[in-house]
Amino acid sequence: MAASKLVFVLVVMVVASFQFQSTVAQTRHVVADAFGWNIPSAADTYTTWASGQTFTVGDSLFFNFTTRFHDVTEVSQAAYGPCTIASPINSVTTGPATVNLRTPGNHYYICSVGAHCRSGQKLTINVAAAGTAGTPPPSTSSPAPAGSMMPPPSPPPPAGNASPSFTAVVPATFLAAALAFFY
Ligand SMILES: [Cu+2]
Repeated sequence: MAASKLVFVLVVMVVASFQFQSTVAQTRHVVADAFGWNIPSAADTYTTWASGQTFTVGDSLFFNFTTRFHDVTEVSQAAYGPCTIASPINSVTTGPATVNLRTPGNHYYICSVGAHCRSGQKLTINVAAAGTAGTPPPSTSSPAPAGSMMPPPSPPPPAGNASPSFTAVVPATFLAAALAFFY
């Protein structure tokens, strides 16, 4: 019984993760929308824009700028404040540029052209790990009612250990599929 319960939980988790990946599309964030990646008139232009966004691993940033006029240089937190461009993590000089968010945590982007960064052309974002957004509620609630339906005393099957565990997988898959349907 314990084994079939484990199988059920695993099936639910697998189905849930598939469902999660298919329903949560990777978001393409157009940096500062129509304003694009330029020297802002207000120092908090990019901070304000970022505060209204939710960034997740798998998403991408779209920096709209003209090649040679600007660039997208990813720097460390230490370099971000004083706009230091000595040791960039990564730099994209061809615009417009799409930057894929592959790792969670804080990311720091500046423009290394002239004094643009010091004029406010800098963006810091916090990227959440993929799968932290919506999965916990359905996956934690579903095994509980299913477990209570299982009868506690289970007579041990006399022969063939493989067939009972197999038949337990079939309704579990059904239940998981039904759960996935009603998301
Ligand atoms: Cu610039």
